Parts: sequence; C-alpha cells; structure tokens
Amino acid sequence: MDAIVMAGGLGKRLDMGEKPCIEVLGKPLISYVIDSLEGAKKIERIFVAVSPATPNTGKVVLNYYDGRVKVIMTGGGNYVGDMVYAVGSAGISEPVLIIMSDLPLISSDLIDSIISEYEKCGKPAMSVHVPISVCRSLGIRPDTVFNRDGNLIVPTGINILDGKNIQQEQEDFNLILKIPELALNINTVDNLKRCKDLLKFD
Ligand SMILES: Nc1nc2c(ncn2[C@@H]2O[C@H](COP(=O)(O)OP(=O)(O)O)[C@@H](O)[C@H]2O)c(=O)[nH]1
Ligand SMILES: [Mg+2]
Repeated sequence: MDAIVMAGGLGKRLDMGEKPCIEVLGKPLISYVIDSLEGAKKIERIFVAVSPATPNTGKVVLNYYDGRVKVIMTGGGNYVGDMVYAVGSAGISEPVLIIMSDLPLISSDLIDSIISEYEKCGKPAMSVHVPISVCRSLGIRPDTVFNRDGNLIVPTGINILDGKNIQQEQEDFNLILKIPELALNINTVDNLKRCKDLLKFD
C-alpha cells in the first residue's frame, strides 16, 4: 500500500515556522512518521503533500530521503481537497494510507497492524480513532470528538481510502485503538514538550 503524509498546514497553534520541519531531538518532526512508514512491511511508495505554507518541508524531505520519498505540491488551505489532489497526482488507484506529519510516536509495527485491520474490515475506507480516555490520561485536549454509540472517540489523523474512488464519499469503518502513541499529535508547545519527554525515555 502507498502512503501520503499530509504536510501543508499552517502550524499556527505551535507557531514555530513550518511544523513538519521543526527539529525534535535532532531530526525533523516529519521524519519520525516517514521513518516508520519506510520500516513498515506493508508500505510501498511514500509521498509527502506539501503546500505554499510549507515550502521548506519539500526540500528537507527530498534531501533527507535522497529522492526515495516523493513530494507533491498541493494548493493548501483545504485538507480534504489537497488529499484528493495528492492521490490523483500520485496516480494511486488502490487503497492508500493517509497520515499527518505530526504523529511522531507511531511505529512501523503499528502501521502494519492498522493496514491488517483495514484488510479485514470489509469497507472501502477506514479511519483510526482513540477513545477519549486515552487523551484524558495523557492530559491532551482533543480538537475533535465523535460520539459512536455513546462512546466518545477522537480521530487520530490516519485514514485509509480507496484511491480509485477518491472523489466520492466512501463507507468508513471506525477502528478504535486504545494506544497512547496515536493520541499524541503535535499541535501545541505543550504537546511538543510532552513528546520530547516521551522520546527521551524510549
Ligand atoms: N497539504 C495539506 N496539508 C495539511 C493541510 N492542513 C493540515 N495539513 C497537514 O495535516 C497535518 C495535520 O494538520 P494540523 O495538525 O491541523 O496542522 P497545523 O494546522 O499545521 O497545526 C499536518 O501535518 C499538516 O501539515 C492542508 O490544507 N493541506
Ligand atoms: Mg495536528
């Protein structure tokens, strides 16, 4: 399965310049996700969707991964529109994993197990969530919360969609995983500090 890393956001809450390139313990934030994708057995090609808000991110990625990871320039300012554009531009007509650049704690094994769950789920699309209790136990205030049958769940920014019908709404399976590494999304200075502390003791 191919993967697209979304990396064209404004990073306003963190306000440290281009968020995907900020240095976290000696390497760019986005490289944590890319390294885990490169290590995942089920991932083939890797693309990064940048935008005019992240001009340097493309350069950093091309440089760091020596051309192994492709960069796609999207319009910016529209997450879903840019994702659809990136899938088309990459010529992907099979299921594709879409992931955000700001999930540094995700591992290769976790990516592979998410893809295995997708293969079993029987739906064209799958979105990964954590129960709100995982965020609460980390002291993280989520941006978005959904109510699924009375349970509050938080989207993690990991989706699998069928590339051949990317223009259309797709029936979506909600995978709910009680995994703290999926909940630590780097949006604020506090998230970044928490993440550095966790990585140091890894
Ligand atoms: N290409 C593209 N990427 C985006 C867009 N919005 C957010 N992203 C990326 O998606 C991820 C999650 O977004 P978010 O955390 O809201 O980013 P932020 O706005 O930069 O804090 C980040 O890696 C962003 O760089 C967009 O409109 N276009
Ligand atoms: Mg985020």
